[in-house]
Amino acid sequence: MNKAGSQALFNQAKKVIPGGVNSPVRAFKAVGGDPLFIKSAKGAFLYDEDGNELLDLINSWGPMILGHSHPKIQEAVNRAVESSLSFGAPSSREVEIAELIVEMVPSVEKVRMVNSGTEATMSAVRVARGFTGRDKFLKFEGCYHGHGDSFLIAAGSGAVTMGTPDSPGVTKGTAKDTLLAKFNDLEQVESVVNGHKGEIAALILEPVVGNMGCVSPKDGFLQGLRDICDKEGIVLIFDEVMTGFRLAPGGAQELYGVTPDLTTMGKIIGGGMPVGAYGGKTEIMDYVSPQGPVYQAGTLSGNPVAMAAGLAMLRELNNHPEIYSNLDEATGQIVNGIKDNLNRLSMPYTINHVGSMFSLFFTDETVVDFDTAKTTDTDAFGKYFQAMLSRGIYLAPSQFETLFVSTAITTDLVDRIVTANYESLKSI
Ligand code: KE4
Repeated sequence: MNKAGSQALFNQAKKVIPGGVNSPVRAFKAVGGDPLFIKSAKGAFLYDEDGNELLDLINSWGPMILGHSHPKIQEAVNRAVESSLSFGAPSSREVEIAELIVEMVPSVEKVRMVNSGTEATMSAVRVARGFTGRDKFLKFEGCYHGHGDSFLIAAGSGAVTMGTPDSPGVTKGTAKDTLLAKFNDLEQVESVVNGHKGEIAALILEPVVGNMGCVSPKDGFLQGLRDICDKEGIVLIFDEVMTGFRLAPGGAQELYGVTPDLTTMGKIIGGGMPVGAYGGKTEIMDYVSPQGPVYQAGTLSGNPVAMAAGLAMLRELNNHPEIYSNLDEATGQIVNGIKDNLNRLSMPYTINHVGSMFSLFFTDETVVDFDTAKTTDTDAFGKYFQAMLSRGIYLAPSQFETLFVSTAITTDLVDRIVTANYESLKSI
Protein backbone atom coordinates (compact mmCIF):
# COMPACT_ATOMS: atom_id res chain seq x y z
CA MET A 1 0.00 0.00 0.00
CA ASN A 2 1.55 3.31 -1.07
CA LYS A 3 1.52 5.70 1.90
CA ALA A 4 4.05 8.30 0.69
CA GLY A 5 1.55 11.16 0.52
CA SER A 6 0.22 10.46 4.03
CA GLN A 7 3.71 10.08 5.46
CA ALA A 8 4.85 13.39 3.97
CA LEU A 9 1.78 15.14 5.39
CA PHE A 10 2.24 13.46 8.76
CA ASN A 11 5.85 14.70 8.95
CA GLN A 12 4.63 18.21 8.15
CA ALA A 13 1.77 17.94 10.62
CA LYS A 14 3.99 16.89 13.53
CA LYS A 15 5.90 20.18 13.24
CA VAL A 16 2.80 22.29 13.93
CA ILE A 17 0.22 19.98 15.58
CA PRO A 18 0.94 17.99 18.78
CA GLY A 19 1.50 14.40 17.63
CA GLY A 20 0.46 15.47 14.13
CA VAL A 21 -3.23 14.90 14.80
CA ASN A 22 -6.16 16.80 16.28
CA SER A 23 -7.39 13.87 18.33
CA PRO A 24 -4.93 11.38 19.89
CA VAL A 25 -6.50 8.08 18.91
CA ARG A 26 -6.11 9.00 15.22
CA ALA A 27 -2.29 8.81 15.52
CA PHE A 28 -2.11 4.99 15.22
CA LYS A 29 0.17 4.94 18.31
CA ALA A 30 -1.52 1.83 19.66
CA VAL A 31 -1.19 -0.15 16.42
CA GLY A 32 2.11 1.10 14.98
CA GLY A 33 2.79 2.81 11.68
CA ASP A 34 1.66 6.27 10.62
CA PRO A 35 -1.92 7.46 10.16
CA LEU A 36 -3.42 7.74 6.70
CA PHE A 37 -4.52 11.23 5.66
CA ILE A 38 -7.97 11.05 4.11
CA LYS A 39 -8.80 13.15 1.06
CA SER A 40 -12.42 12.23 0.40
CA ALA A 41 -15.12 9.71 1.29
CA LYS A 42 -18.20 8.31 -0.43
CA GLY A 43 -20.65 5.66 0.78
CA ALA A 44 -18.72 2.91 2.57
CA PHE A 45 -15.31 4.11 1.41
CA LEU A 46 -12.55 6.51 2.39
CA TYR A 47 -9.94 7.62 -0.15
CA ASP A 48 -6.55 8.66 1.22
CA GLU A 49 -3.88 11.01 -0.11
CA ASP A 50 -2.28 8.17 -2.08
CA GLY A 51 -5.53 7.06 -3.70
CA ASN A 52 -5.96 3.97 -1.49
CA GLU A 53 -9.60 2.91 -1.18
CA LEU A 54 -10.51 1.90 2.37
CA LEU A 55 -13.71 0.19 3.52
CA ASP A 56 -14.66 2.26 6.56
CA LEU A 57 -15.71 0.53 9.78
CA ILE A 58 -15.07 3.59 11.98
CA ASN A 59 -17.44 5.96 10.13
CA SER A 60 -15.93 9.01 11.81
CA TRP A 61 -16.29 7.24 15.23
CA GLY A 62 -20.02 6.86 14.76
CA PRO A 63 -21.62 9.85 12.97
CA MET A 64 -21.63 8.48 9.41
CA ILE A 65 -24.35 5.87 10.05
CA LEU A 66 -25.75 6.50 6.55
CA GLY A 67 -22.32 6.26 4.96
CA HIS A 68 -20.23 9.15 3.66
CA SER A 69 -21.51 12.00 1.46
CA HIS A 70 -25.16 11.00 1.84
CA PRO A 71 -27.00 13.04 -0.82
CA LYS A 72 -29.74 14.33 1.49
CA ILE A 73 -27.23 15.57 4.08
CA GLN A 74 -24.89 17.06 1.48
CA GLU A 75 -27.78 18.88 -0.18
CA ALA A 76 -29.07 20.25 3.14
CA VAL A 77 -25.63 21.62 4.02
CA ASN A 78 -25.03 23.10 0.55
CA ARG A 79 -28.40 24.87 0.74
CA ALA A 80 -27.75 26.17 4.28
CA VAL A 81 -24.30 27.51 3.38
CA GLU A 82 -25.88 29.89 0.84
CA SER A 83 -27.52 31.77 3.73
CA SER A 84 -24.17 32.45 5.49
CA LEU A 85 -22.46 30.21 8.03
CA SER A 86 -23.36 31.59 11.44
CA PHE A 87 -25.74 34.11 12.95
CA GLY A 88 -25.02 34.00 16.71
CA ALA A 89 -28.75 34.40 17.13
CA PRO A 90 -31.66 31.95 17.33
CA SER A 91 -32.78 30.35 14.06
CA SER A 92 -35.71 28.16 13.02
CA ARG A 93 -33.66 25.00 12.49
CA GLU A 94 -32.73 24.97 16.20
CA VAL A 95 -36.41 24.73 17.07
CA GLU A 96 -37.01 22.05 14.45
CA ILE A 97 -34.15 19.82 15.60
CA ALA A 98 -35.08 20.25 19.27
CA GLU A 99 -38.67 19.22 18.51
CA LEU A 100 -37.44 16.21 16.55
CA ILE A 101 -35.09 15.11 19.36
CA VAL A 102 -37.96 15.42 21.87
CA GLU A 103 -40.05 13.24 19.55
CA MET A 104 -37.34 10.60 19.04
CA VAL A 105 -35.73 10.24 22.48
CA PRO A 106 -38.03 8.95 25.25
CA SER A 107 -36.42 10.82 28.16
CA VAL A 108 -35.98 14.21 26.52
CA GLU A 109 -38.55 16.92 27.25
CA LYS A 110 -36.13 19.85 26.72
CA VAL A 111 -32.72 19.94 25.02
CA ARG A 112 -29.76 22.31 24.68
CA MET A 113 -27.48 22.16 21.64
CA VAL A 114 -23.70 22.38 22.13
CA ASN A 115 -20.70 21.66 19.86
CA SER A 116 -19.36 18.31 21.01
CA GLY A 117 -20.03 15.29 23.16
CA THR A 118 -17.53 16.62 25.68
CA GLU A 119 -19.51 19.83 26.08
CA ALA A 120 -22.68 17.80 26.44
CA THR A 121 -21.37 15.60 29.27
CA MET A 122 -19.63 18.46 31.10
CA SER A 123 -22.85 20.48 30.98
CA ALA A 124 -25.10 17.60 32.02
CA VAL A 125 -23.06 16.89 35.15
CA ARG A 126 -22.98 20.62 35.99
CA VAL A 127 -26.77 20.83 35.69
CA ALA A 128 -27.18 17.72 37.85
CA ARG A 129 -24.95 19.33 40.50
CA GLY A 130 -26.93 22.56 40.30
CA PHE A 131 -30.25 20.70 40.51
CA THR A 132 -29.27 18.50 43.49
CA GLY A 133 -26.88 20.84 45.29
CA ARG A 134 -24.46 17.92 45.56
CA ASP A 135 -20.79 17.83 44.41
CA LYS A 136 -19.84 14.25 43.58
CA PHE A 137 -20.73 12.07 40.61
CA LEU A 138 -20.11 8.41 39.81
CA LYS A 139 -18.67 7.11 36.53
CA PHE A 140 -17.55 3.63 35.49
CA GLU A 141 -13.99 2.46 34.87
CA GLY A 142 -13.35 2.29 31.13
CA CYS A 143 -16.21 4.56 30.15
CA TYR A 144 -15.22 7.67 28.23
CA HIS A 145 -17.31 10.82 28.37
CA GLY A 146 -15.04 13.23 26.52
CA HIS A 147 -12.01 15.10 27.79
CA GLY A 148 -13.60 17.20 30.53
CA ASP A 149 -11.30 17.22 33.59
CA SER A 150 -13.62 15.32 35.89
CA PHE A 151 -14.12 12.52 33.38
CA LEU A 152 -10.42 11.78 32.79
CA ILE A 153 -10.37 9.40 35.73
CA ALA A 154 -10.08 5.73 34.71
CA ALA A 155 -11.24 6.87 31.27
CA GLY A 156 -11.49 4.60 28.24
CA SER A 157 -11.07 5.29 24.49
CA GLY A 158 -8.04 7.37 23.60
CA ALA A 159 -7.15 7.93 27.27
CA VAL A 160 -6.52 4.22 27.91
CA THR A 161 -5.08 3.79 24.40
CA MET A 162 -2.46 6.42 25.21
CA GLY A 163 -1.88 4.96 28.67
CA THR A 164 -3.31 8.03 30.44
CA PRO A 165 -6.67 6.89 31.82
CA ASP A 166 -5.88 9.31 34.69
CA SER A 167 -4.53 12.31 32.81
CA PRO A 168 -1.91 14.71 34.20
CA GLY A 169 -3.38 18.19 34.51
CA VAL A 170 -6.48 17.00 36.34
CA THR A 171 -6.26 18.41 39.86
CA LYS A 172 -6.76 16.41 43.04
CA GLY A 173 -9.51 18.87 43.88
CA THR A 174 -11.36 17.85 40.76
CA ALA A 175 -10.65 14.15 41.01
CA LYS A 176 -11.96 13.90 44.59
CA ASP A 177 -15.50 14.48 43.34
CA THR A 178 -15.33 11.71 40.73
CA LEU A 179 -16.34 8.34 42.20
CA LEU A 180 -15.67 5.09 40.36
CA ALA A 181 -17.31 1.69 40.03
CA LYS A 182 -16.92 -1.30 37.74
CA PHE A 183 -19.33 -1.52 34.81
CA ASN A 184 -21.94 -4.27 35.31
CA ASP A 185 -21.22 -4.43 39.08
CA LEU A 186 -24.45 -3.29 40.74
CA GLU A 187 -23.30 -4.37 44.20
CA GLN A 188 -20.25 -2.13 43.99
CA VAL A 189 -22.43 0.79 42.86
CA GLU A 190 -24.66 0.25 45.90
CA SER A 191 -21.60 0.13 48.15
CA VAL A 192 -20.14 3.37 46.74
CA VAL A 193 -23.52 5.13 46.94
CA ASN A 194 -24.05 3.96 50.55
CA GLY A 195 -20.59 5.26 51.38
CA HIS A 196 -21.53 8.72 50.08
CA LYS A 197 -25.14 9.17 51.16
CA GLY A 198 -26.52 12.53 50.07
CA GLU A 199 -23.27 13.53 48.34
CA ILE A 200 -23.77 12.18 44.80
CA ALA A 201 -25.39 14.46 42.21
CA ALA A 202 -25.26 12.13 39.23
CA LEU A 203 -24.40 8.70 37.93
CA ILE A 204 -23.21 8.77 34.30
CA LEU A 205 -22.56 5.82 32.00
CA GLU A 206 -22.46 4.68 28.43
CA PRO A 207 -25.56 2.40 28.51
CA VAL A 208 -23.77 0.24 25.95
CA VAL A 209 -20.07 0.91 26.29
CA GLY A 210 -18.07 1.62 23.16
CA ASN A 211 -14.95 3.05 24.79
CA MET A 212 -13.43 -0.06 26.32
CA GLY A 213 -14.40 -1.86 23.16
CA CYS A 214 -18.09 -2.81 22.87
CA VAL A 215 -19.52 -4.03 26.20
CA SER A 216 -23.24 -4.51 26.82
CA PRO A 217 -25.07 -4.10 30.14
CA LYS A 218 -25.89 -7.35 31.94
CA ASP A 219 -29.61 -8.12 32.37
CA GLY A 220 -31.02 -5.87 35.07
CA PHE A 221 -27.96 -3.63 35.35
CA LEU A 222 -29.52 -0.52 33.80
CA GLN A 223 -32.80 -0.96 35.70
CA GLY A 224 -30.80 -1.53 38.88
CA LEU A 225 -29.05 1.80 38.38
CA ARG A 226 -32.43 3.44 37.74
CA ASP A 227 -33.77 2.03 41.02
CA ILE A 228 -30.71 3.20 43.01
CA CYS A 229 -30.96 6.71 41.53
CA ASP A 230 -34.70 6.90 42.31
CA LYS A 231 -34.07 5.80 45.90
CA GLU A 232 -31.14 8.17 46.50
CA GLY A 233 -32.27 11.25 44.54
CA ILE A 234 -29.35 10.86 42.11
CA VAL A 235 -29.66 12.15 38.51
CA LEU A 236 -29.20 9.20 36.11
CA ILE A 237 -27.36 10.34 32.97
CA PHE A 238 -27.12 8.10 29.91
CA ASP A 239 -24.20 9.20 27.79
CA GLU A 240 -25.64 8.30 24.39
CA VAL A 241 -23.09 10.21 22.34
CA MET A 242 -22.25 6.88 20.64
CA THR A 243 -25.47 4.88 21.11
CA GLY A 244 -27.92 7.71 20.50
CA PHE A 245 -29.84 7.40 17.21
CA ARG A 246 -27.63 4.35 16.47
CA LEU A 247 -29.04 1.44 18.49
CA ALA A 248 -32.61 2.63 17.86
CA PRO A 249 -34.19 5.96 16.89
CA GLY A 250 -34.37 6.64 20.65
CA GLY A 251 -30.98 5.11 21.38
CA ALA A 252 -30.08 2.56 24.04
CA GLN A 253 -32.81 3.85 26.37
CA GLU A 254 -35.39 2.80 23.78
CA LEU A 255 -33.64 -0.53 23.12
CA TYR A 256 -33.41 -1.48 26.83
CA GLY A 257 -36.56 0.30 28.04
CA VAL A 258 -34.80 2.20 30.86
CA THR A 259 -35.37 5.96 31.06
CA PRO A 260 -32.58 8.24 32.34
CA ASP A 261 -33.15 11.70 33.80
CA LEU A 262 -30.68 13.33 31.38
CA THR A 263 -29.24 12.13 28.08
CA THR A 264 -26.10 13.40 26.38
CA MET A 265 -25.87 13.20 22.61
CA GLY A 266 -23.34 13.80 19.84
CA LYS A 267 -21.87 12.20 16.71
CA ILE A 268 -24.93 11.14 14.63
CA ILE A 269 -26.93 14.16 15.86
CA GLY A 270 -24.69 16.43 13.76
CA GLY A 271 -24.67 14.31 10.60
CA GLY A 272 -20.88 14.71 10.54
CA MET A 273 -20.81 18.35 11.67
CA PRO A 274 -19.64 19.41 15.17
CA VAL A 275 -22.81 19.05 17.26
CA GLY A 276 -23.55 17.78 20.76
CA ALA A 277 -26.63 18.10 22.92
CA TYR A 278 -27.92 17.34 26.40
CA GLY A 279 -31.53 17.05 27.40
CA GLY A 280 -34.03 15.44 29.72
CA LYS A 281 -36.72 16.24 32.25
CA THR A 282 -38.07 19.79 32.15
CA GLU A 283 -37.70 20.17 35.92
CA ILE A 284 -33.95 19.57 35.55
CA MET A 285 -33.34 21.30 32.21
CA ASP A 286 -35.09 24.45 33.45
CA TYR A 287 -32.09 24.91 35.74
CA VAL A 288 -30.06 25.80 32.62
CA SER A 289 -29.36 29.49 31.94
CA PRO A 290 -31.11 31.73 30.99
CA GLN A 291 -34.16 29.80 32.29
CA GLY A 292 -32.33 28.88 35.49
CA PRO A 293 -29.07 29.59 37.35
CA VAL A 294 -26.73 26.94 35.88
CA TYR A 295 -24.55 28.69 33.32
CA GLN A 296 -23.65 27.10 29.98
CA ALA A 297 -23.06 28.86 26.65
CA GLY A 298 -21.48 28.52 23.20
CA THR A 299 -20.69 30.87 20.31
CA LEU A 300 -21.53 28.29 17.67
CA SER A 301 -24.16 26.33 19.56
CA GLY A 302 -27.09 25.67 17.23
CA ASN A 303 -25.01 26.75 14.24
CA PRO A 304 -27.40 26.93 11.25
CA VAL A 305 -25.23 24.84 8.90
CA ALA A 306 -24.60 22.18 11.54
CA MET A 307 -28.30 22.13 12.38
CA ALA A 308 -29.11 21.61 8.70
CA ALA A 309 -26.83 18.55 8.62
CA GLY A 310 -28.21 17.18 11.88
CA LEU A 311 -31.82 17.73 10.84
CA ALA A 312 -31.31 15.95 7.51
CA MET A 313 -29.67 13.03 9.34
CA LEU A 314 -32.30 12.69 12.08
CA ARG A 315 -35.19 13.08 9.64
CA GLU A 316 -33.78 10.29 7.44
CA LEU A 317 -33.40 7.99 10.46
CA ASN A 318 -36.80 8.88 11.89
CA ASN A 319 -38.61 8.47 8.56
CA HIS A 320 -36.96 5.14 7.75
CA PRO A 321 -36.98 2.91 10.86
CA GLU A 322 -36.19 -0.07 8.64
CA ILE A 323 -32.63 1.31 8.63
CA TYR A 324 -32.14 -0.18 12.10
CA SER A 325 -33.20 -3.71 11.23
CA ASN A 326 -31.09 -3.54 8.07
CA LEU A 327 -28.06 -2.35 10.06
CA ASP A 328 -28.59 -5.06 12.68
CA GLU A 329 -28.83 -7.71 9.94
CA ALA A 330 -25.65 -6.58 8.16
CA THR A 331 -23.75 -6.37 11.45
CA GLY A 332 -25.00 -9.81 12.45
CA GLN A 333 -23.70 -11.23 9.18
CA ILE A 334 -20.26 -9.68 9.80
CA VAL A 335 -20.17 -10.92 13.41
CA ASN A 336 -21.31 -14.45 12.50
CA GLY A 337 -18.75 -14.57 9.71
CA ILE A 338 -15.99 -13.58 12.15
CA LYS A 339 -17.20 -16.17 14.68
CA ASP A 340 -17.06 -18.85 11.96
CA ASN A 341 -13.52 -17.74 11.10
CA LEU A 342 -12.45 -17.93 14.75
CA ASN A 343 -13.87 -21.45 14.98
CA ARG A 344 -12.23 -22.55 11.71
CA LEU A 345 -8.89 -21.20 12.97
CA SER A 346 -9.44 -22.50 16.54
CA MET A 347 -8.82 -18.99 17.89
CA PRO A 348 -10.49 -18.46 21.31
CA TYR A 349 -11.09 -14.75 20.85
CA THR A 350 -14.18 -12.88 22.07
CA ILE A 351 -16.53 -10.76 19.96
CA ASN A 352 -19.10 -8.43 21.57
CA HIS A 353 -21.95 -7.00 19.53
CA VAL A 354 -24.98 -4.76 20.07
CA GLY A 355 -26.95 -3.50 17.08
CA SER A 356 -24.48 -1.95 14.62
CA MET A 357 -21.63 -1.76 17.14
CA PHE A 358 -19.14 -4.60 17.61
CA SER A 359 -15.61 -5.34 18.85
CA LEU A 360 -13.25 -8.30 18.41
CA PHE A 361 -11.20 -8.75 21.61
CA PHE A 362 -7.96 -10.71 21.49
CA THR A 363 -8.70 -12.55 24.72
CA ASP A 364 -10.49 -15.80 25.59
CA GLU A 365 -12.20 -14.12 28.55
CA THR A 366 -15.79 -12.94 28.34
CA VAL A 367 -15.47 -9.14 28.25
CA VAL A 368 -17.97 -7.57 30.64
CA ASP A 369 -16.00 -4.64 32.12
CA PHE A 370 -12.70 -2.74 31.96
CA ASP A 371 -10.72 -5.42 33.84
CA THR A 372 -11.74 -8.17 31.43
CA ALA A 373 -11.31 -5.85 28.43
CA LYS A 374 -7.73 -5.20 29.52
CA THR A 375 -6.88 -8.92 29.33
CA THR A 376 -6.76 -8.47 25.56
CA ASP A 377 -3.50 -9.00 23.67
CA THR A 378 -2.94 -5.50 22.28
CA ASP A 379 0.11 -6.64 20.29
CA ALA A 380 -2.01 -9.22 18.47
CA PHE A 381 -4.64 -6.54 17.91
CA GLY A 382 -1.98 -4.25 16.37
CA LYS A 383 -0.89 -6.98 13.96
CA TYR A 384 -4.51 -7.71 13.07
CA PHE A 385 -5.21 -4.01 12.50
CA GLN A 386 -2.30 -3.71 10.07
CA ALA A 387 -3.25 -6.96 8.29
CA MET A 388 -6.80 -5.69 7.77
CA LEU A 389 -5.56 -2.27 6.65
CA SER A 390 -3.28 -3.91 4.08
CA ARG A 391 -6.45 -5.61 2.75
CA GLY A 392 -8.26 -2.26 2.53
CA ILE A 393 -10.37 -2.57 5.68
CA TYR A 394 -10.16 0.50 7.94
CA LEU A 395 -10.64 -0.41 11.62
CA ALA A 396 -10.44 1.76 14.73
CA PRO A 397 -6.71 1.97 15.55
CA SER A 398 -7.22 0.81 19.14
CA GLN A 399 -8.53 -2.31 20.86
CA PHE A 400 -10.45 -0.02 23.24
CA GLU A 401 -12.87 1.27 20.63
CA THR A 402 -15.95 -0.17 18.98
CA LEU A 403 -16.58 -0.50 15.26
CA PHE A 404 -19.60 1.08 13.63
CA VAL A 405 -21.48 -0.34 10.63
CA SER A 406 -23.14 2.04 8.16
CA THR A 407 -26.07 1.48 5.82
CA ALA A 408 -23.57 1.73 2.93
CA ILE A 409 -22.12 -1.68 3.90
CA THR A 410 -23.99 -4.00 1.55
CA THR A 411 -23.90 -7.81 1.45
CA ASP A 412 -20.98 -7.93 -1.02
CA LEU A 413 -18.99 -5.71 1.32
CA VAL A 414 -19.91 -7.93 4.28
CA ASP A 415 -18.31 -10.85 2.41
CA ARG A 416 -15.21 -8.72 1.74
CA ILE A 417 -14.87 -7.88 5.44
CA VAL A 418 -15.30 -11.50 6.55
CA THR A 419 -12.80 -12.77 3.99
CA ALA A 420 -10.22 -10.13 4.99
CA ASN A 421 -10.84 -11.03 8.63
CA TYR A 422 -10.09 -14.71 7.96
CA GLU A 423 -6.90 -13.96 6.04
CA SER A 424 -5.77 -11.41 8.64
CA LEU A 425 -6.42 -13.66 11.64
CA LYS A 426 -4.52 -16.43 9.87
CA SER A 427 -1.57 -14.11 9.25
CA ILE A 428 -0.99 -12.91 12.81
P1 KE4 B 1 -16.53 14.45 21.53
O1 KE4 B 1 -16.15 15.56 22.47
O2 KE4 B 1 -15.33 13.67 21.03
O3 KE4 B 1 -17.49 14.92 20.43
O4 KE4 B 1 -17.40 13.37 22.37
C1 KE4 B 1 -16.86 12.84 23.55
C2 KE4 B 1 -17.55 11.52 23.84
C3 KE4 B 1 -18.50 11.48 24.85
N1 KE4 B 1 -19.15 10.32 25.15
C4 KE4 B 1 -18.89 9.19 24.46
C5 KE4 B 1 -19.64 7.94 24.82
C6 KE4 B 1 -17.94 9.18 23.41
O5 KE4 B 1 -17.69 8.03 22.74
C7 KE4 B 1 -17.25 10.36 23.09
C8 KE4 B 1 -16.19 10.42 22.01
N2 KE4 B 1 -15.87 9.18 21.40
C9 KE4 B 1 -14.52 9.08 20.86
C10 KE4 B 1 -14.35 7.67 20.29
N3 KE4 B 1 -14.29 6.70 21.32
C11 KE4 B 1 -14.26 10.13 19.85
C12 KE4 B 1 -13.06 9.88 18.98
C13 KE4 B 1 -11.87 10.71 19.42
O6 KE4 B 1 -11.69 10.93 20.63
O7 KE4 B 1 -11.14 11.15 18.49
